[in-house]
Amino acid sequence: MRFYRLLASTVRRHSLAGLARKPSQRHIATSSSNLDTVVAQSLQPTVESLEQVLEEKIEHQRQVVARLRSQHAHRVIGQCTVKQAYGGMRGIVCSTYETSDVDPINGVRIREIPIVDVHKLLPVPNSCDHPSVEALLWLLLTGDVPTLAQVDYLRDELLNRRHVPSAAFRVLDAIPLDVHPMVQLSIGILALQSQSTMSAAYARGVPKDSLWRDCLSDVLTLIAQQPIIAAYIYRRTYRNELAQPPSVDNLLDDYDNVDIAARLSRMMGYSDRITEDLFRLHLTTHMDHGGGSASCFGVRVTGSTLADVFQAWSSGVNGLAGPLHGRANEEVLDWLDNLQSFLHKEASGDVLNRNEQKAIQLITQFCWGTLNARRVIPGYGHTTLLATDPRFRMQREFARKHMPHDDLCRLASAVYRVAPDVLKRHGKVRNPWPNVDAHSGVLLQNRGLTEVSFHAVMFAVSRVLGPCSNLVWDRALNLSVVRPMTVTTKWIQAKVEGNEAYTPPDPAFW
Ligand code: CMX
Repeated sequence: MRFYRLLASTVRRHSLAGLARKPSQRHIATSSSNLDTVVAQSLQPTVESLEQVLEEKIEHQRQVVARLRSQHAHRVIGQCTVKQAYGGMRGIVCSTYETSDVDPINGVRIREIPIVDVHKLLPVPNSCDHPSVEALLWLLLTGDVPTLAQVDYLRDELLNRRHVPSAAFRVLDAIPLDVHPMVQLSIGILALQSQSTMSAAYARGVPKDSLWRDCLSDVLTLIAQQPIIAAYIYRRTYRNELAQPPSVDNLLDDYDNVDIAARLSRMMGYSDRITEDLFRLHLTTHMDHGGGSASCFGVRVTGSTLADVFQAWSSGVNGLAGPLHGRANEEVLDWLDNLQSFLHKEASGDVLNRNEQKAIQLITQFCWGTLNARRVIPGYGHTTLLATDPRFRMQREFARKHMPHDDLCRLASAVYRVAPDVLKRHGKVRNPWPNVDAHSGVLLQNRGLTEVSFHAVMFAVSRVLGPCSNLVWDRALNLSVVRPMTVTTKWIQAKVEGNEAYTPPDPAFW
């Protein structure tokens, strides 16, 4: 069943350079010649498989990388200061990552297309405002905006892989319900590992540079099954529905004719269009953020040892689970909750509505209270961004359209007016602006998803897409085991303060 509608004349196979330059073409989509092109394409009887498409691209990219490695092996592309060595290696150019990078002002760029434009260029399901996960996944893997036929192809491919081994449900059932959902997810992902074709291929002796096909297969299986694991965790943890049929059957067999976002939403028990579109927005904005973020880097490092995709992604999930990363959305809601109680205590009733000036003054006071207690204001600041995260803006637009009177959305907006200024005056923070986590939980909560400890799982269902797509390319380009050199503080002292005992390492060795 074909259920995508055309939003843009650019929903064709384009070169990325052309796409990045002409995002506004979306708005001239209705000319009949463009429509004819797409209709003709969507009627194509067969689509080249994802593996075939990738094969061609990988061959080309291998030649590019081989040339760079042989002709420019010793060209310096980055360096490291003492500040960076102690400061989370921020800003050091030391590795590659194919699927995305981050512009400090315009935010994440998927295959060099800013996230805002990605949402304008990709095909969207009928009657929706946001693209499907399937379309985004095609872009991440291949670098091309997919045709409608390619999106349908990928949707079918994922549907065919959705049968979760029953042992995985048994593993989940053994976990106590008070274990954090992110830990449950990490365990659930590992419980899928028995299906890994990459591990089997390695055991058969498939050479390292040919493992990308099996890696791709594992990635597709993981992406097909993770939403089912996530929905299952949600239902057993918060809805008291245990593993016994019929709930498992429902999770597995319903909703074949919709995209991943709608399926996840319905499996979790939310079947209205706004929630489905919110899930679409959520899943297509949290999916990647350059290779250095903890969730992406974790996947890359673990995967570089030729651990399979399930093991690599479990590492990513554990990195994402930290309160300074993906779990910040949970922290934001707790913080807003405390702020709401504070406002009620200090000025009863809806002070934000009644006396805005007083509300702003109290929010300012609350922000300072947080900082003076040496806590962070969650949802604000970023390791790489220097402006308001465009994903935060996209979420605000969604809120304005679908939930203009929501109290928490209004409170989040009021905080946006106050917190950057307070953080600037505090003087420590490099970037005082909100990141994606400042708003995501507020939207989910409005749709009834009030179980805040689950929100990071929603992040994970999205974040799997980028780093695992990149992992296919790591294998295709036959990248080495990740092993940056580390040094001791004594070593740094010797290097920068001068010391006879210092022996510089010989770069030629590497
Ligand atoms: N509130 C208070 N202090 C903050 C702050 C915030 N929102 N953001 C940064 N700071 C502090 C840092 O803790 C650091 O203090 P120390 O020197 O005492 O360690 C100082 O300001 C400088 O930090 P920075 O260079 O501006 O930021 P970092 O790159 O070190 O950290 C981040 C980035 C995201 C961890 C930090 O901004 C933060 O903790 N924000 C709140 C948590 C959050 O929203 N995380 C989600 C990020 C997005 C994601 O990954 O999902």
